[in-house]
Amino acid sequence: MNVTTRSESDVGYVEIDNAPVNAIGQSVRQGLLDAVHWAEKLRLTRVILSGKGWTFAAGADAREFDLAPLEPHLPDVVNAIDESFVPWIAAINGVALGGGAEIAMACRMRIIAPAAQIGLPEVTLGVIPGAGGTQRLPRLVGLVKALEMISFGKPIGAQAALAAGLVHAIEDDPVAEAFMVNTEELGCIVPTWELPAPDHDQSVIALARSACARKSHHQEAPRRAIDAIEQGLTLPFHAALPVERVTFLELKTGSQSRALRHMFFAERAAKAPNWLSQPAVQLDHIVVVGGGTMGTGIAYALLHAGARVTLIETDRDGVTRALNNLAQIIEASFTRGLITEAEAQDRQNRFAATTDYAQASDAMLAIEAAFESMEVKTQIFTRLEAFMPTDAILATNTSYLNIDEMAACVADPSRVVGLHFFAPAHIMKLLEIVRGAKTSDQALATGFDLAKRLRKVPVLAGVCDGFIGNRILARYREAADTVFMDGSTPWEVDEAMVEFGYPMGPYESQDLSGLDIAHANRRRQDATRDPNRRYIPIADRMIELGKLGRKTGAGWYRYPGGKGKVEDPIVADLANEEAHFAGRTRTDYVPADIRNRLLLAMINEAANILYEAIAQSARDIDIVTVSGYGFPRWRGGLMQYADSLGVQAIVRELEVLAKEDPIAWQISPLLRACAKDGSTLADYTA
Ligand code: T1G
Repeated sequence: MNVTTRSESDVGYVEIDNAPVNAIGQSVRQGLLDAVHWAEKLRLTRVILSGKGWTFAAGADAREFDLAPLEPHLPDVVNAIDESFVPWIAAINGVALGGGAEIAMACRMRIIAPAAQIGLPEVTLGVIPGAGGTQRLPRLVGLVKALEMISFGKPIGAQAALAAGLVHAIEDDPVAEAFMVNTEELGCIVPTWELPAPDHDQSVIALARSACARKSHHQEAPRRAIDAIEQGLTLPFHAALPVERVTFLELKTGSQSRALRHMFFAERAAKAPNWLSQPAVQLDHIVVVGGGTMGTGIAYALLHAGARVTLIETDRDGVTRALNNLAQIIEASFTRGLITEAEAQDRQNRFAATTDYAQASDAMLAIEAAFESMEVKTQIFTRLEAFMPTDAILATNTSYLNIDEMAACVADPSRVVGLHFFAPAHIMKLLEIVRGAKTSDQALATGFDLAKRLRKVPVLAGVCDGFIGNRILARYREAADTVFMDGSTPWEVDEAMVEFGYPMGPYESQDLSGLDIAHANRRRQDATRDPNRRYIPIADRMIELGKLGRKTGAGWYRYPGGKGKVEDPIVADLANEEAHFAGRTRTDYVPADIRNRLLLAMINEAANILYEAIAQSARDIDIVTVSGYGFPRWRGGLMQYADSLGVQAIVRELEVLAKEDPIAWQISPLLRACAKDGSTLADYTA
């Protein structure tokens, strides 16, 4: 049993012991229910509940969601605690999330440790609290706070919990303090279930619904959580619980919860491959070359993880720019309350910027984040090689360039690995670890170890143009430009993809990053492009017109006064002109056609990436598309979405498109294989 009990005179101590995070599986639920009966049998005067290790309880065991619910069900356990004549005190020693928070709320009193957090993040897994959380939280913190905490799913810290009335005290040793609580004081606390529900304030509910619609427009769980809270305001407590439970059970078998749990576990499975034969290099001093946005973002991420960082620039101006860029990031983190003043100073103290490569002499890792030019990057590697230890790892942050070509410029190419960060590098979780033909297991292990230290999600990628994410993006944009050329406008394309769940469409997104990046890649590919593959020239026309995106005040959209985007008829007319020159008749695509074409283009490209072993699994492609490119998380990533459509159906649709353009729509062999044997993309391993 993953629950231990002991008593000292008339006080009971119950501890949840289910490593690694005290997830509340069947044995924990049974242990807690047995503990209620044990305490009542001994007629104890209080039970002090805590969690072993660094968590109180991380919530229901999400691995049980796809199984038939096993008794005792969590609501029954939570109610037994709340209704017992023996009062329980939750000594919240660590995170109390989901069912863990629901158990704590059923206790008469809650004492929390200063660093602990408490919350109901169920909507992030596509469900709602299913063990009384939608009914107990409003009774403890009021309607406004409860609606916010449950519909956004964001845990709160000890101070906020005390201020909200969710906990009674903050103590360094919650268990010891729970023992000291005055028995009479404890006896006067009304059981949570007997507290009155807040008034049914329609205006508060309406505000919560509009906030929810703005933030999670496509997701069902946040909206349904508000429904459950609202219904509980006008029902007796025990009549409201079944309403909540029915909704929870319905949502947990739904596609959005399956998708969100798929992403949750996919991100946690993103670890170093078990076949690596060498350990990571121990890192203390790390060098970053290039003090632009990416370089300083990477430098800050390294500082935030405790490393000492030397940033190398080409000249004094570059050094000054790097120092200013980093100071801005540190200032922003401090202003937002993410770090204290002392932590800000500590980061500054561990940072140096210089033009002197000799400063790299004791570093075991250098990450170049310089201009996307093979010549520039190989020069940097050559200079690093001259000053760094011979077994130091040389990493490149290149988005597209061939790292095998880069590795050839050093004596030992096994030291070279790609570490592709995503802007802003100190915020975005995704890290593509690119394995060159000669990259050593030690270099790879060092990359994965660094990802863990930076709390990033690492994905192993092979060498090809754009690795995983940018290769899919390039195909996505080509399909978008084709739809634009053949009938739609950029805004119709963007609207169609936003309706699918993207935060913004491909055109607005490219205006943010700049049209010149894709233009440079198209020019780089001129020499090797298939001359028979249809080429869409509209984006080149945009460069000729100086429309590079937000940074020039206009791209696919205009941004008068640097403010919001405005549709630009000149851009729409470019398609008419180019279609005329190409002798093409344009088609009026409906949004579903647009979505279908762009998604099928990405799915087909991703299937080739998997088939060519550039990505190790469909799950890794899901991580890349969600964490790096805005694919809706509640759809589970591109491959999870493809499997939800069914590979046979995808192949049938691609066969229709292939009649239109057999080169652009050449069907991936992997899709044909899966369609033939009835397997899924998730089943496939490289
Ligand atoms: N169920 C099962 N496994 C879990 C789990 C969970 N709830 N939470 C974590 N794990 C595993 C995780 O897969 C990993 O496994 C290991 O624990 C360490 O996790 C009825 C229905 C607690 C803040 O949403 O937020 O309660 O890879 O790498 O970064 O109303 O885990 O080692 O094999 O994330 O230190 C609500 C989810 C559930 C909390 C720790 N609870 N977990 O973060 O470690 S629904 C949640 C987290 C619910 C009730 C409803 C985090 C963490 P492995 P980790 P971490």
